[in-house]
Amino acid sequence: VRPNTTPTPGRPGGALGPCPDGPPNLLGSLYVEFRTNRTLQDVRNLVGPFLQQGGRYRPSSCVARQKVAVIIPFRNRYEHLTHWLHYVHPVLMRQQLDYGVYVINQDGDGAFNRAKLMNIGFVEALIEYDYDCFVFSDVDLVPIDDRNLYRCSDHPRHLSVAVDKFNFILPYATIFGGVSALSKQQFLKVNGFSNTFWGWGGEDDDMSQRISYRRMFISRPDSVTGRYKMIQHERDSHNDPNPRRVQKLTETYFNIIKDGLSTLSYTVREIRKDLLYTLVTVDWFWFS
Ligand code: UDH
Repeated sequence: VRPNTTPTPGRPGGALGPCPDGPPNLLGSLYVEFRTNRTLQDVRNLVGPFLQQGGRYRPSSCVARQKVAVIIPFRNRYEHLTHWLHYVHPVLMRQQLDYGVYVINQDGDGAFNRAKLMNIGFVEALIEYDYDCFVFSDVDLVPIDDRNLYRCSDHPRHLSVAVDKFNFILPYATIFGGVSALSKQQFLKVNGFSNTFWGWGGEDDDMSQRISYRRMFISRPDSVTGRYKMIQHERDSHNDPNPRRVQKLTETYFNIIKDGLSTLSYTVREIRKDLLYTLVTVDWFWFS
C-alpha cells in the first residue's frame, strides 16, 4: 500500500514547498460578461467543489505566499455579488492564494458607509484567521486579466487602474477607489479607513492621503494587467453623494489617529457561512 502523501524529495515528511512567485496556470486576458442570468446555486455548482465553507480556499500542491482576506462592502447587491463570485473565485484559485471572501453587509437603510464596512471586514476576518493581506473590492468590479495578482506588496496597491466605465484610463493620479490591497502592517499604520464618510464619495481619497501622510506610495499594475469591467447600475438609495466629502479631505491629516480602526464601533447581527462567502451583517448607532 502506497502512503497517501508521497514525500517530496528533500522535504522530510513530504511537507509542501512554497508556491512559485509567478502562478503557473494564469490565462492572461479574460472574457467577462454580465448578460447571463446566474444564480448563486449555479456558482456553487461551478466553484463550490474547490472551496471550503465561507468562501475559503488554499492551494493543495504548495503553500501560498500570502493569506488574503477579500473584503466586499455590501448592501442589497446580490445580482452583482453572483457575477463577482462566478468570475473572481477562479481567478483567485489560479493565483494560488490562501484566501477567504468576506461580504460585509450593512443592515437597515441608514446612510451607506463603505469605509466603515471595510474596517469591520479587516477586524472580523482577523478574528477568524491569521490573514496578512487585505484586498478591499467593490462588488461591481471584475478583473479581466488574471495576471493582476490579488496580493499585497511593499506599498499599498491600487488594483483597479483601468476600468471600462472610465475608458480604461486612470481618472486621476491619486485615485485609490474600487479595488485596493494593503498588508496588515500597512493598514494598521494608517489606522484603517475613516469611519466618518457617510454616503457616496471621499473615503477612498481620504485613504490615499493617509497613505501619503504615512510616507507610503501607491503601487499599481500596468494599464493592461489592471483592466476591469464594472457592472452597470443606478445610484443606490441611501447612498447620495456626501456634500462634505471635499471639505473632509482637508481634515485627513489631523484625523488619522482619531478616526479609524482605533475608534471603530459596531454590532455584529449575524455571521452566515455560505459555501462561496462569509456574510457578516452589521449595524451601529447613528452617531458612531
Ligand atoms: N455598495 C453596496 N450597496 C449600496 C451602495 C454601495 O453594496 O447600496 C457597495 C458595493 O460594493 C459598491 C460599492 O459599495 O460596488 C461602491 O458603491 P458604488 O458602486 O455606488 O460606487 P460607484 O460605482 O463608484 O459610483 C465608481 C468609482 C468611483 C471612483 C471614485 C473616485 N474617488
